[in-house]
Amino acid sequence: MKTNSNNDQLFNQARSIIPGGVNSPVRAFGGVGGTPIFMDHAQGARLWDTNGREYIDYVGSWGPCILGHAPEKVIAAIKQAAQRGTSFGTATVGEISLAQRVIELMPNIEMLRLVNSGTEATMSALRLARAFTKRDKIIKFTGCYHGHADSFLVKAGSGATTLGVPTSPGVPAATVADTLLAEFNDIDSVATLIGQHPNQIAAIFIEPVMGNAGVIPPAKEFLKQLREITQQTGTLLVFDEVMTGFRVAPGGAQELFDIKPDLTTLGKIIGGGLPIGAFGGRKEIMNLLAPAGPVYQAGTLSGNPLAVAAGLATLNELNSDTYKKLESLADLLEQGVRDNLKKLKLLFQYQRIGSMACLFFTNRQVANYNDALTCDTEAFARYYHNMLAEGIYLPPSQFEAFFISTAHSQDDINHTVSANFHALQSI
Ligand code: KE4
Repeated sequence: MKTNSNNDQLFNQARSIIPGGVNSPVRAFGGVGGTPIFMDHAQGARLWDTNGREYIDYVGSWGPCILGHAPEKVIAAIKQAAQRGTSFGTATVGEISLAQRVIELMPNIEMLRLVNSGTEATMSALRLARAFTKRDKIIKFTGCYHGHADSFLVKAGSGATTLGVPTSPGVPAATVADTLLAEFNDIDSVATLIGQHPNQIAAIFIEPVMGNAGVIPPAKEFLKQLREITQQTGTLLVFDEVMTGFRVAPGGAQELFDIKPDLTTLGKIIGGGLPIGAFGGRKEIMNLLAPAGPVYQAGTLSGNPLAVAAGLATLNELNSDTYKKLESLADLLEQGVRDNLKKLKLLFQYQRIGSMACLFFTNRQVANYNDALTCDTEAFARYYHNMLAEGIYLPPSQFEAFFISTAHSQDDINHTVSANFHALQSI
């Protein structure tokens, strides 16, 4: 495997003072081997590493960069905001504007609270759901990832699965006891848990499209059945749309699948690449939050003017043409990869919703976490490095989604399809 001396030196330096050399585990190439690449700058659909090597980027900062890197209007908005101060710790007009824009795009959200990450959003939504229902237990789905708050680090996807630790040490047994596990696309597994714990389940958390075990779409009736069973049992339905929000449709998965969750958590795109998260939903639930109500939740940098400016500039660029362009690019890539698989007589599974997709190295259709775990991660790792050698930067894990942005061109896609053929040929 070709190593890059500059990278190796940087990684050794980083590892001596940063655990694992990274500030988020999935970046460390644990799932694919080799040395993580230190990137220096980005523009549009491109990344450049510290040696000046150029890549077509399909990570997009793990989802936020739906307009590509450093889009002109977003950078201008950040610059303008920065000149007026970076953080006041006060109420600001921008926070109203961002909340209004989110509610415009996701009318099922009546009120919104801004936080600083997806993890903070889901952690806070959990506390709120428990307070509103006066119940303690939650249901999550194996392989779903809702950030790293204790209650969710049970059979979690994303980096937790990549590194083989889906249930993290350090999470108290009592916490784990309150987190019940169901199987994605299996409504009976949900009904069984609800039957075993009548009137004890505060909320069901779900990624409406799984994006942290690769991309796993919901089966046709699944989300509707989930809405029905939660309504019947006074359990809140929480859509974790940190990844799907504004990604799979302007109004996220709740628009795409026409389901009204009680609470929604957001992140990534809503900050246009700056640190942000949000959660929102029905007024009667959200008004329990301090200072309107007794449920405490706070944050020094919540509603930060720069993150708000970047988020607003990003959301203001999202219109029907955006999604038409994303769909046509994503479809072009899908058709190209499917043609390659056919030519090479490979039965791998390509799964996609909108501009988030995944190539699973398994012959089995992937409808849940266990299906995803049948993937040949060694073959994926070889493929990954072959694609890297062709100048294509993918998420360094089989258990992640990759993303297309409006900055990708047809030429980029055609180059990626040809790289995909060569990379698959020699795994
Ligand atoms: P953050 O705390 O990383 O902002 O958001 C956590 C989160 C919550 N919910 C969903 C559905 C998510 O996908 C995420 C974060 N996604 C991962 C990528 N699979 C972030 C990348 C990383 O951990 O470095």
